[in-house]
Amino acid sequence: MLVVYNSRPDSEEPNLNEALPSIIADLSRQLGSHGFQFRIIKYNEVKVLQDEITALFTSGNADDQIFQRYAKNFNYHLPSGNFQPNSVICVSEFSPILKISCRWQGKTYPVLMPPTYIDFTPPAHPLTILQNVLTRYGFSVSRVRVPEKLVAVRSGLAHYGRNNISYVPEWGSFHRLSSYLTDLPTPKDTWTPLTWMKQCENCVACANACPTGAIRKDREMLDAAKCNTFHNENPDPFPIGIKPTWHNCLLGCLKCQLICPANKNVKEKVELLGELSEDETKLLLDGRSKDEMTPNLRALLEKLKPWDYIPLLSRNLRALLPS
Ligand code: B12
Ligand code: SF4
Ligand code: SF4
Repeated sequence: MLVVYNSRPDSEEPNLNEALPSIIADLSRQLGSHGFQFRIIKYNEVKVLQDEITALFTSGNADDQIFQRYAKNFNYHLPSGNFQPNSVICVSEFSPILKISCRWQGKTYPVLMPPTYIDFTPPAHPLTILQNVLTRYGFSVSRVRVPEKLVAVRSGLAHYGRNNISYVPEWGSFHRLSSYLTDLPTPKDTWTPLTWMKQCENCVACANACPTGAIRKDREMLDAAKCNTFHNENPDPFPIGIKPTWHNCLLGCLKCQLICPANKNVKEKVELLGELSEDETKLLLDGRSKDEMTPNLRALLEKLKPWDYIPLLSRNLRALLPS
């Protein structure tokens, strides 16, 4: 039987409480059948995280450059007048390492990237699934840009690694997070303390492997402005002190994830994004315009949107291939 709650006056709360387990079970089935893991956290708790993060940046404990370029874009609200949020659904999807195979100077080079640089492939987008399920019960849902790792860890979905990346069972750190506001009430309290995952207790492999010193042994938080990713996602020239040889990916960096024992079983699963011939590799290295590129190269750049800024990719590729 389908239970529909188009309006939910207080008197109907007991019915809603009874129906909640079956709504959650439906969500689990639908998200699970598309390979997603998820948790639900109270909206009020996410608002607490907003205050925590704001305090981190205003107190100077987190780098202002990170705030200006990324964290100021967090958005914990809905455009007014939509619905009254009760909870945030945090979703994780397995996302393998990405590889572009580049032919260059007679050899083939695997050019890698962490999984975050390509988007979900519809129709398996979590938002579509959430909308399909929740609107059937009279609830609303909307994408929200929160600090994803913190929400995932606080909701019990993930654990932090010492490298500051979040880990989920089975997929290690190779997963993509996204969060959704909804008026669905939270079925139970999921607030979880911040701890490293168990494997980190006697391990510092990521800190030792990090070429830039961004993973510090004297504090938990990443020294984010040192991270390779911070520099190779930025079109400005690499600052002096950031050695081009530290780069190992077309975008981002994989050193602290590839060394991690918690990723042992998943790091071999690599998705081939495309193959570039010697001429195509040269076109990208030379930073030629899209009009001058082959359809194959243009199709590859299309997959990388919005990271398809050619001068940036060209500079990063030059740091990876022999000149
Ligand atoms: C800004 C940003 C960056 C910045 C700064 C990262 C940072 N750690 O500060 C830069 C450019 C350096 C970066 C790099 C990378 N990023 Co990034 N990044 C983001 C972004 C846009 C916002 C993150 C942020 O500013 N959070 C605020 C900070 C303060 O929170 P936090 O980093 O979680 O810090 C918390 C911990 O330190 C914790 N903490 C504090 N004390 C203690 C104590 C203990 C014991 C514990 C356990 C924890 C703990 O509390 C802090 C907050 O209070 C998110 C997307 C999003 N919407 O969340 C992606 C995101 C976090 N990035 C991601 C990834 C994958 C990466 C890279 C691997 C490169 C890439 N793009 O693929 C590298 C990894 C670097 C690393 N080792 O962390 C993924 C992470 C997925 C996952 N599996 O967890 C995200 C979620 C994007 C996504 N949707 O998939 N990133
Ligand atoms: S390399 Fe070791 S310390 Fe670092 S995240 Fe993985 S298990 Fe934790
Ligand atoms: S992504 Fe690279 S530079 Fe950044 S913390 Fe990890 S190993 Fe260090």
